[in-house]
This record gives sequence, structure tokens and C-alpha cells, in this order.
Amino acid sequence: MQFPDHPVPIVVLTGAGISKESGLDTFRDEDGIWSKVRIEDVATPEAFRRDPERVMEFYNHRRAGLLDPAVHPNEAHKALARLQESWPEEVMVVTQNIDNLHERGGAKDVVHMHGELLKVRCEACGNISEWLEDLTIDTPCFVCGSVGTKRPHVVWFGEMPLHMDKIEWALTHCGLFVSIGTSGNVYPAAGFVSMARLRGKAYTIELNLEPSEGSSLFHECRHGQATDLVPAFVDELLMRNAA
Ligand code: BV8
Repeated sequence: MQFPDHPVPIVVLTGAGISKESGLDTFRDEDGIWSKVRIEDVATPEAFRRDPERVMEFYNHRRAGLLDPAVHPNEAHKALARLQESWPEEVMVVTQNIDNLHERGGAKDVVHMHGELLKVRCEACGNISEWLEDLTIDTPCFVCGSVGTKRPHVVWFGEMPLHMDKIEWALTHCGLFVSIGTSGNVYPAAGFVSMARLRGKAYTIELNLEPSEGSSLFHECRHGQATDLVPAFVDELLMRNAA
């Protein structure tokens, strides 16, 4: 299969690696988040039922980290926004990240399949609202007044990721699938490359620091830092289109 020779709809999947050079930790690298805390203690519905304060504290810490003035979108986030703006076909950015660096880098309509760190949800009334402070179990819902029902608006292990219908439709209709900064360990995102290849007949490319779990599934892999690879890849795409 060849790289598409005309503009096609693109789906870009991003993971923690794209935000690493902005100062946010990845999960499964040597010094990553899952080397310091156990998934079972902080990122499952069972953990939240067992010890909500511990889970709140984990996300309060990460929220404060994201709001640190030193954390900015990097050249990879900005390059994807440039691609969205200049590419004649749709460019859907689907992210597993719960940070807001794609939006701050200028990307539009970002699909957050694992939720958003700066939002909270009330399990009683379903209200989702922006949240920039620490969250405690005593924080009442300002819509329905319930106490003890607010939680981070994130998808934990064992929960259904968000926007799956929209993502699967896009994967089935895209001509190019690009996976950036993800280790390919977490499903269903790790299965998107196969879905794009088999259902969408897309050309598939991995841009990552090192070969991911599923790197053999891609037509092409480029390895290096996201801030080098992504701007160069976007320039290449836009040049091919201009030629
Ligand atoms: C579900 C919460 C049912 C938010 C996270 C088979 C099929 C389907 C499901 C399963 C299956 N097998 C197992 C499952 C269940 C499970 C799962 O996948 N378990 C794994 C561990 C085996 N999945 C689920 O429970 C999901 N729900 O499946 O529902 C369903 C079934 C079918 C269809 C639909 C639904 C829910 C998963 C959500 C989990 N929530 N976190 C938060 O706190 O953040 S997961 C967590 O991992 C983060 O969200 C993160 O985004 C995600 C993925 O990690 P990565 O982004 O890839 O990060 P990682 O550190 O691993 O890798 C970083 C990469 O970057 C590395 O390769 C590194 O080399 C690279 N890198 C580093 N620096 C750079 C760089 N690259 C470029 N430049 C750099 N500078």
C-alpha cells in the first residue's frame, strides 16, 4: 500500500508521548505515572468506591500540574492545529490524553476519548462542568445540590471510552491514520490501527519515540521526539498536497 497521492480524510490518535515535551509525565515509561502509583489504586471505578479521597488526590495533583504556568502546548500540538487548518479534507484529532494542550495549541473539535482533567461530572444528574480547583468528596453539585456524587470526568479502566461511535465512523472512512506518542497498550485505542486498515483501507503511520506494542501493524513507522517528527510530517503532507 502506498502513501495516499491525493488529500484524504485523516484521523490522528495521540497519547501521552505528545505532551511529554510540554512537561507532563507519560504512563508506562520508566519514570512514568504507573511506576509511582498502581492503576488499581487510582484509575478504576472500584478504587473510587473504596477510597475516593485517594483518587481525588491523584487527579487534584495532576490538575494542578496541568495548570502550572510552565506547561505549554509544544510544536507537535501546534503542527496538528496547522494541519487541521490547511488540509482540504477533515482532520479528526482523537486523544487519549486528558490534558487540554491540543486545544491550547489551536486544534479544533478534539475528541477526548478518555475524558478531560479540567472537567468534573455529577453522577446524580449527569452535569459536566469545567473545574480548575481541587475536588473533594464533600463538594456539592451546584446544579442538583447532591453531595458525594461529583467525580473527575475521566474514563477509568473498565469503563466505556467516550465518543466511540464518532471515532469508529471516522476510522472507517479515513484514508490516513496517524498514531502519535502512544505505547499501544490500552484498548480500544490500541485497536484503531487495525480498524483503520481493515475497515477504512487507510494508510497507517506511527510517530513515536520507540516502536510501540503494535508497531508491526503500521505501514510505516518513524521514531524520534514528537516535536521533531510531527512538524516535519505535517510540512511533508502539506508540501505533497501543494505539489
Ligand atoms: C474498555 C484514565 C470496553 C485517565 C486511562 C481488549 C479489547 C478491549 C478492551 C480491553 C482489551 N484488553 C483489555 C481491555 C481493558 C482495558 C485495557 O486496555 N487494559 C490494558 C491495560 C490491557 N481497557 C479499558 O478498560 C477501556 N475500556 O475497554 O471498555 C470497550 C470494549 C470495546 C470497545 C469499546 C469499549 C478504558 C481504558 C481507559 C483507561 N484510562 N486513564 C487518566 O488518568 O489519564 S488509560 C491511560 O493510558 C491514559 O489515559 C493514557 O492516555 C492511556 C494510553 O497510554 P499512552 O498514552 O499510550 O501512554 P504510555 O505512557 O503508555 O505511552 C507513551 C508513549 O509515548 C511511549 O511509547 C513512549 O515511547 C512515547 N514517548 C515518550 N516521550 C515521547 C514519546 N513519543 C514521542 N515523543 C516523545 N517526546
